Amino acid sequence: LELENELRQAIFHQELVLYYQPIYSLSNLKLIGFEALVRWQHPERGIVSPDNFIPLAEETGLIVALGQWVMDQACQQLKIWQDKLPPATSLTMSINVAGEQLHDRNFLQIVDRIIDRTQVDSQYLKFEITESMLIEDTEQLIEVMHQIKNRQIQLSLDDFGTGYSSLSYLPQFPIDVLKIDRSFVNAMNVERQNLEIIKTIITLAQVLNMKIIAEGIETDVQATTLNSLNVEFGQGFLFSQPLTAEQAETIVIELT
Ligand code: G
Ligand code: G
Ligand code: MN
Ligand code: NA
Repeated sequence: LELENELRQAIFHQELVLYYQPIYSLSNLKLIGFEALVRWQHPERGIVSPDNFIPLAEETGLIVALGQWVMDQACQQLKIWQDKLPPATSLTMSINVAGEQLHDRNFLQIVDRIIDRTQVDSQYLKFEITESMLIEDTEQLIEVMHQIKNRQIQLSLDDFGTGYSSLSYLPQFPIDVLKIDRSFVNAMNVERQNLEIIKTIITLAQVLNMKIIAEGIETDVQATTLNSLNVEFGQGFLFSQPLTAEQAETIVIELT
């Protein structure tokens, strides 16, 4: 309960901060965008990882306010960067959206207000939802997803391969990008079978007309192998850790 109260305070007292992990095109190593990742700068505990407070935020419903703050902050930041870049340069911002947010009946109104207020170009936004969210309230979810798509925002399926969704259900969701979970990328070089699993995911994405981002790329061999398998995009410690806004801006400027 104490942590819950602290987190509630944190949202309103500017203790949350976004880091940005770069995402690259694997074929030419060009920066294509960032994933926004929240951290909590706790006055005594220091930087707290989202793994240690997102689950609590989800349980207590605080995730709705937290998610709204994240979206607002990420859109403000993208707008700042877009304004520094030549008009034709596309730079995307991926934002993790929790199930409780999508099920909140004010969600679309909140999204519209943020886009309106920040004046961000919404076609460069990507909302990341997790595979486990596809199991509940499917019809309502599909409707919200279409409403998101109506706003030109892209949808990514995060942590793919870990969420036990039924593959036969996948085609009904308007998903643009499939993110291969880092556990598969990590296991890739260990056993032949793991490579076959990745290949199967890639084929699935191609059949469904989805682009692919591989997460958790840590070695050259992984990057090269994924590129040779036609995986378009990648992120991971090989390229970069999540960066502060200031650090991220230095690589944004290199695009100009
Ligand atoms: O940033 P890090 O890799 O430590 O993230 C750990 C987990 O927290 C990941 O599963 C990531 O998706 C999740 N996460 C990070 N930022 C956000 C956020 O803004 N909203 C939600 N819902 N999850 C986030
Ligand atoms: O679930 P989601 O994809 O949103 O999680 C992103 C998380 O993955 C963040 O906590 C980020 O710090 C972490 N991450 C990013 N790149 C790597 C990597 O190359 N290796 C590992 N182990 N974690 C990574
Ligand atoms: Mn993610
Ligand atoms: Na993930």
